[in-house]
Amino acid sequence: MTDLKTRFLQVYSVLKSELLNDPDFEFTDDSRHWVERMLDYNVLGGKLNRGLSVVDSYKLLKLGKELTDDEMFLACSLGWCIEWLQSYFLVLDDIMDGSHTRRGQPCWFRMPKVGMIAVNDGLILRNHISRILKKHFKGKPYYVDLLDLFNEVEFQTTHGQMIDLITTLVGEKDLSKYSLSLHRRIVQYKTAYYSFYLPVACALLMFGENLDNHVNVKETLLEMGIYFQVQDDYLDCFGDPETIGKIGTDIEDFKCSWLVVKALELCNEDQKKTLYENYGKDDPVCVAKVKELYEALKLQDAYLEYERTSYEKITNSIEAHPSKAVQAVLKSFLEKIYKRQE
Ligand code: DMA
Ligand code: MG
Ligand code: MG
Ligand code: MG
Repeated sequence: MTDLKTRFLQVYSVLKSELLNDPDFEFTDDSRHWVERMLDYNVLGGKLNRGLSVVDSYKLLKLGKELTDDEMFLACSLGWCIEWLQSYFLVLDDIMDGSHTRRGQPCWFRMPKVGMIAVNDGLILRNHISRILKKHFKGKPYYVDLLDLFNEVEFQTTHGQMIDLITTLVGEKDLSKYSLSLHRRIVQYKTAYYSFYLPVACALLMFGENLDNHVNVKETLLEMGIYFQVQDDYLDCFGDPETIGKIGTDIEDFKCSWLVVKALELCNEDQKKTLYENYGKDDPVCVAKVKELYEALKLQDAYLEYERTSYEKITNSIEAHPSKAVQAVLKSFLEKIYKRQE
């Protein structure tokens, strides 16, 4: 494990212990134990990319100058706020998507005795963010902007989730409305803001920047976020469940995935019929037929081509940024996700 990751995990223990001893709630042993288990189960176990990138970005903004202990703690705390936010979204996303596994273990709501208590656990995870920000950032000149940022990003994400979900409503299942532009709209909102813009925006605020002056940075990060979700869509079908830690459900769920949009673009009338008949059915035979069709259409090749052009576009957009420090932040992000398998 890298030093940074060790340090980052130490901050998790501090934050967790503060939350479990929050004087504004009279914890009993049972309730404290529930929250602790819920946190360890849901907040840990991911790649921590989003959280760690707050620290990375802040370091790059400081042009490699050593962080003070205080700065390190604060940057890690902001990173953890994003990890908490991600856990909150995932706990609820897995219920709504009817998923089975996450990060190599059963989804939280599938655990014995958890079930729909997971909904409230999700809300607790969200509330923890406000508690952490209040405890460590209240009084900072950028506190209000930080709260506003988390609220805005939550607004964007929940609305992205909403369109992701309502496009799959039973009774209205209609592949003809699935297009690249609808897909882009969904993934920009549900994934790109919180996964890519948020970590950098946190680092910028902590660095004393005004986010209104970084609209171009946001544009580039949103492009990366869209690329990242296309990868997620691809891995849902073609990834190794052992490596990605989850079993895909996009075909069963009638999701407006990049793969189905691409398939619709490439298929002939016969293949289109197969797709219409089998997409969105919770039946392994139908799922297998869809996957077979994806193979026949050589979607893997289409995906490699998408990766290549998308990488090129993002690289060009990064190089157009006037600040070398900002370029470094963006490049380090892109390198982390390019050609990812997990
Ligand atoms: C992810 O969408 C979006 C959020 C906000 C969790 P998804 O359902 O494709 O994610 P996953 O494949 O991880 O379930
Ligand atoms: Mg999901
Ligand atoms: Mg989902
Ligand atoms: Mg997915």
